[in-house]
Amino acid sequence: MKIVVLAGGHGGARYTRGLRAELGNPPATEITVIGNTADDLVLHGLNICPDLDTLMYTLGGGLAEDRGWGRSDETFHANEELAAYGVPGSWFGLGDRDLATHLVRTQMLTAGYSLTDVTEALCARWLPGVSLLPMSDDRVETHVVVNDDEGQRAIHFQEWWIRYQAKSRAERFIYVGAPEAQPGPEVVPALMNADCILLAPSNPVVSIGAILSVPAITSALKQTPAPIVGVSPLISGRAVRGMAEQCLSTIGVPRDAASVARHYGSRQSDGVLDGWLVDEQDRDACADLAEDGIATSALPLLMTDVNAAATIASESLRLADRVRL
Ligand code: FO1
Repeated sequence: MKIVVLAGGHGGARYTRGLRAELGNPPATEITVIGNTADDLVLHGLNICPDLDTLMYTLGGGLAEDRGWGRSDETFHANEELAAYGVPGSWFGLGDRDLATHLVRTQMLTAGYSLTDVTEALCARWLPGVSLLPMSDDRVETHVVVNDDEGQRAIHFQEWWIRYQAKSRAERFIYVGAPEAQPGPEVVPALMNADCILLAPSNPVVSIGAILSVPAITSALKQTPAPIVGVSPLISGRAVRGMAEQCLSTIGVPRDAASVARHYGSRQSDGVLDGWLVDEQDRDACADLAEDGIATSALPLLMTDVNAAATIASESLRLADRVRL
């Protein structure tokens, strides 16, 4: 069995950890994770890939579980020193251990390695038990058009999310570079040869949406014979963490599980979904998705621990078998 997961940061990493637990580690089944890279930024001259690192650290056992990002047993002395020098960008919490990842990545990219090669090299240490692929080796960055007392301007997603805590109303999201971006070299083959494709419960706009903004990825999803099942990132209209609700209202999608499914669209009508997992509380609201050609399954979606995530992953696979052509 070849399973491909499209994932962003924290929620996507916990879901994938559940899938790996469900399939055994190392899984008897090949798991490929296509990670969002539109959160990436260059800061202090370093190439930083927050979602790839969250996936790698979570699956490799190095994540600071309490924070949900960055390394465990972390200190921030270098960042404190940068702040003391008045260097701009110290709002981005760069940990001392995390810094090593960015130094290795930046050195390898500067030496001419692709982000795909770099990610493979970093994973040789972390052994995530999955094949972690950047969605693209080209630069794709989510920028946010905000309009606040500093006027209207576009800022990097991370600045919006961290420095302004998503308080400045996002007028629009722009996936800078996406139209020209090529998928990573192994991405389309993985999607076309998959037995099952899963959209993790990541942010539908800045994580899954960013992955889908790479044209060849969305067209591969529309062509692949594999069933595609997504997991709602909302539980009765609320995101478990993160800023999915603000992002959805910016793009005019109502904040409920059924609307997110319709936003992704059924593969029967030029979308990317065959099946959709919703929380128990959203079962009734999603019953009529079947008329749109999206089969649904309802179960508790709160990933309280690895076992809960494994149950959700297992139900994802069961629904995929149900909708398999
Ligand atoms: N998130 C924060 O809320 N504050 C931070 O200072 C912060 C630093 C950071 C450093 C490295 C990294 O890989 C992630 C980091 N994140 C931080 C999380 C990051 O903004 C999110 O993981 C995603 O980009 C959104 O899912």
